[in-house]
Amino acid sequence: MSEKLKEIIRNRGPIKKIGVIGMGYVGIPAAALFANIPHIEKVFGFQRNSPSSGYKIAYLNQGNNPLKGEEPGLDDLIAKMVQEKKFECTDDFSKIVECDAVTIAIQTPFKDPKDLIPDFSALEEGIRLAGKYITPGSLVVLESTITPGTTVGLGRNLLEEESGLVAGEDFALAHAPERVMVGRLLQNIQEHDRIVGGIDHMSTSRAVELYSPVLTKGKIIPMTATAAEVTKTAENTFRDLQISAANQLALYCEAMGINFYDVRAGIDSLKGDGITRAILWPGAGVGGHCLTKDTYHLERGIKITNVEPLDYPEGNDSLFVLARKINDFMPEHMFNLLTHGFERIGKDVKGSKVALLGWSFLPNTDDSRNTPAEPFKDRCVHAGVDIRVHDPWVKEYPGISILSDLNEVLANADAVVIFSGHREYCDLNPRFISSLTNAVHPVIVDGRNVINPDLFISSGFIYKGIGRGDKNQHPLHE
Ligand code: SAJ
Repeated sequence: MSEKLKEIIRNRGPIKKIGVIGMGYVGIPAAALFANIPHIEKVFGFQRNSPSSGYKIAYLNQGNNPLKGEEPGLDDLIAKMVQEKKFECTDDFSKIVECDAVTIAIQTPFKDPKDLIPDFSALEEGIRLAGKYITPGSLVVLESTITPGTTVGLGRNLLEEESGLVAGEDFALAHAPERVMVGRLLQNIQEHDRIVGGIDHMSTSRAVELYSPVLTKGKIIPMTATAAEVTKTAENTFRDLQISAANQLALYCEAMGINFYDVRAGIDSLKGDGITRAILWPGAGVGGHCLTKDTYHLERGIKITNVEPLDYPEGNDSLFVLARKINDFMPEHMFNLLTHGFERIGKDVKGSKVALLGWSFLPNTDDSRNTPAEPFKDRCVHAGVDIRVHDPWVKEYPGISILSDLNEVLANADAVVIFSGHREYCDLNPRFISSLTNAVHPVIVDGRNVINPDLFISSGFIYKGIGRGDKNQHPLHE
């Protein structure tokens, strides 16, 4: 532990003023909760006065919450913290000079989903701005999801370059990844365990001092900064892996003519004394901005952070990358199920009319980031399909019109393909759909296990469902 840093921090005293850089869905609730800590005197929310987000500065300072969607408790907390003058939003980054601790919560999107290279430019700018104004004894914490090795590498280098100070000697540096989900931001920050990883023990303990007062049910889990970066990226990588295992088993069950859901129930029944089988659910694909990206952060991390050569079976994809490929194959599999459905009646997919139900990547939400419906739509267009998209939650999406009128989307369709498990699709009426499609044997492909196969098969539909090997070769009903 650096005695110098320990002495500087001891002389500086407890954390009283905090800066949060990045007024987004991670920074805003974090700033409000920091401000609500009794012994914290002031929290500054730092926001660039950019054309797209500059409006948040005045909006927040009027006590308003710029985040869309329901966030229980957040509106009142922001209003209260502004009213009590404990929180202030500003684009004047020089106020960081007053702060004992600065957290940076700036997103790291991918420039182009195809190239899987994260865009760190906004984060780098935020780190440089922090570096410009930190003082001896400051604590800097990176909260963004970052490639393992970034805190001790890029983060440390930029902060030292801008401040002229030395990390671990003059200021403390840590990574404390966010684990929030929209709709439960405050609850997640207070109740999830908080991973806190410093570049050294002093940095870790200063970061523990920062986050402990915010936690209600959650506990602090201290570790090194790089371990914290791997924890965050790996926890999503593992979820993606679990989903891919369910998807691969579903593909096996289809090929073997059995019902995946019977097998799943059987596997899941094995419980008790230390036995675990976290079998998840197969589906039309994996979307969102977490699981589709974090594996590649982890994979990049092993390339920039390894302290010795990785020992791994030669010539094989990493299990995690293979999991990504299986999950990204599912929209293609949905297209294959559609094509096989048409083959049952000797119909060519080219020139067919397809109703795609569900554009968002999760049920009953309008969130369509990296939706698996998009590669399916692209595959259909490439094959000459006339595709129309319905989603009762998603209003718009670049480059495609999304209709809210189900009848219009179903009219004269040769096939119906379900991509989101919206509640609106859980009680679709076969006869009603049949009357709209005007097809003798419409095809229906269920990507989220939301319809009853027998209901549709007995109404003359050609049914195809993910994991439903027991139904996918059913006899045709006139
Ligand atoms: N999916 C499946 N099968 C499953 C579960 C999900 O195909 O069994 C698909 C969903 O349809 C969706 C995608 O995977 O397209 C992602 O679903 P998700 O439930 O993982 O939702 P995300 O992407 O919002 O993940 C977030 C993550 N939270 C954070 O990063 C803070 C993740 O760590 C959480 O586990 C997840 O929420 C959650 O459990 O809600």
